[in-house]
Amino acid sequence: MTALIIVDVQNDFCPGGALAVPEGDAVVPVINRIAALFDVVVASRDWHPKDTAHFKKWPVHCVRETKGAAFHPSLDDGKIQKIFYKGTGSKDDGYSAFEATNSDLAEYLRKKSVTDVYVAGLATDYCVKATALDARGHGFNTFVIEDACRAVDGKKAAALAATEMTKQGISTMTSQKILRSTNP
Ligand code: VGL
Ligand code: ZN
Repeated sequence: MTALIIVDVQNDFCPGGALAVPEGDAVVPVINRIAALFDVVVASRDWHPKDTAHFKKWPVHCVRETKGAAFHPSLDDGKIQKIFYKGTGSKDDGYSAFEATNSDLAEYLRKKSVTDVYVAGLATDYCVKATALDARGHGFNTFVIEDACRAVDGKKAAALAATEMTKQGISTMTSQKILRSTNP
């Protein structure tokens, strides 16, 4: 079984948001196009308290229950079976979706017999990377869909993150490849 993890496609990470990722909103149509091809679709939300050590490193963003923490309005959330909330504590960063505090993502995927995990969303160099590394660490075959991700520090940072992930046994993918292989 395959799963798509949609990481942090939230207003604050898109242009105009508090911690805007360059071209962050460009991932939305790509994700909308491929979501139906996976057996399981889940999403994470960066979901911070107002006061957290995380905001010593970053501008204030994705404060829980705010508009900035909502999904991008064009993200088709109809396929999302469960949302995992992370970064909810006041002391840690919680970059990985596997650090969600409302539910155990690894256990959720295992219960659904998922073997292959595909990661998309924002940002390649932080939460996407941390999520993919954890997925691999939990033993899932792990793929990052490069054109469905953007890095907060731009294209070089995305390339660097991809190299790091590849070294850890994660494969890079494109949405075209996924669309082609499932719809011959
Ligand atoms: C993220 C920086 C701070 C992310 C979250 O979603 O990649 N980046 N908080
Ligand atoms: Zn954050």
